[in-house]
Amino acid sequence: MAEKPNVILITTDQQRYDSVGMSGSSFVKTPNMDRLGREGAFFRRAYCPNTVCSPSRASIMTGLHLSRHGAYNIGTAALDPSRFLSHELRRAGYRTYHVGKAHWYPWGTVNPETAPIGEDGAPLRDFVGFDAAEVSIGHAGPGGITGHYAYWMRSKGYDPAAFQARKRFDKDDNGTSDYELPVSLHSGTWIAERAVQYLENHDHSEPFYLNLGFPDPHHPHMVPMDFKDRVDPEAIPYPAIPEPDAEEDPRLPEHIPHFRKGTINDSRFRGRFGMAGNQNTPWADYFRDREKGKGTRAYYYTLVQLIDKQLGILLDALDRLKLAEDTIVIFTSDHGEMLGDHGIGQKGPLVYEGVTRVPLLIRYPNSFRGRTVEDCVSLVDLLPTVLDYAGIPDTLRRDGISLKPLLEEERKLRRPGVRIEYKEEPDRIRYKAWVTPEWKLAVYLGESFGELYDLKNDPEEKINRFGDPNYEAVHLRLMTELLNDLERSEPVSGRESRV
Ligand SMILES: [Ca+2]
Repeated sequence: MAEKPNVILITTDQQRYDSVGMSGSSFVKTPNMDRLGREGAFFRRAYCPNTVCSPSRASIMTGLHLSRHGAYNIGTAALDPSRFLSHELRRAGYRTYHVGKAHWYPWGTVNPETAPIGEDGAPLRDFVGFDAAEVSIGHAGPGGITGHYAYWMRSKGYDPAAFQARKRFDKDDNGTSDYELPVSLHSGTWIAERAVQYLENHDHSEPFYLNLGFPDPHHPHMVPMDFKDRVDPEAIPYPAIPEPDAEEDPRLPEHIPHFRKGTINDSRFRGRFGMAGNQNTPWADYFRDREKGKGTRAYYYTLVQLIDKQLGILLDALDRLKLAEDTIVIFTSDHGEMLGDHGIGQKGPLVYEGVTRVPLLIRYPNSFRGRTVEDCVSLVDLLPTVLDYAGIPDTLRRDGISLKPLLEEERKLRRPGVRIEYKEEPDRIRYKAWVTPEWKLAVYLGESFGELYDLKNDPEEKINRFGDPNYEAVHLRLMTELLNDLERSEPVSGRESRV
């Protein structure tokens, strides 16, 4: 047994909390995700630190919120990648390897992630704290098969451009399609296969950290035609979509109707760039078309069932190689997906449960078994948890806290909630949100509107209590807790004062 646990951190892209069967969703079958939760810990209330890719992914890797790591939106990078989990573990003697999507850097620029792949398809060396990395950029479709994924496909004798999408619907910004690509050549199959090969070839005299980035179930919702294990569209509960002629609720934040109508980029919130995940799509119209809405939702959840099978390949290999006991396996996603909730699709500067609440499963048989965690936790907690289990002292004050005392001894967390931050552009829409088991508060900086939801009595977040005089006391308490959380991890000088 290695002195330090091995670590496998799996991040999917845009996967909602309710896409895991264990969450209570009977319409989706995820036996392998459920198995991780059953044999380890299943977190009912895990939240992403940000609702788009790069900021959340930088938070996972640094244990810091965007206000400290600096990668505030897609197209930006963390100010100091040397404090990534990969660097910390490698400095402590781990062998480190990455396969799949990373998105810690802007895709359109020269950086470690966009480095050209050699003709021999060799992994990138010394990649952001990883000894080696096999990287892909993009999502499903011929344009999304890039980097080492494209090399792998060619090495099997197939041309990545040969597989087309057959669209199910016209004018579909979710790209709901039947995909000619077979499961055997799917991005997740590549990741699972390369991960297993890494485990088989690893010299186990040193612990390893294997980081896996599945690009699905992010849109386009393209399901391989030979994948038969489909989710029944009729079995999925359908969200209430606001009627087109309904009077607008004056309590709604100003940007929400724009997301429903697809007018956000014509509004005062538009900055230099189009807003992530919203290409002027009138999402409420989209999801009022129930055939299309049901179809795209079923394809989305079907992609999760496909990921589950690929996860099963990895879990079986851990058993076969007798690595399961000594390996911490973490399964999560960078953020969720609205998928029609509140008449909105995809993601953006939103705080609703659909986009902020994510699956989180942690298994480490040497430490704990069969936990269901009700406390609110954040993905910034992953790095401190891993460093704690590995016995690595951390010299940086992270925003996250170790979950080890909670997992091992069921001790309550010394933090009453979790923070979520959003910054579209430095001078455009941005918020700081605070979520507790009972409440969710979102403060939009520089704006008069905000959001306050009573999650216990209004779990669907239908009534915004922000500005309601009856909720002033709870507003003040939540605001104070948020300030406490902001202060707790402020960097301080190593010197004692006035000595
Ligand atoms: Ca993402």
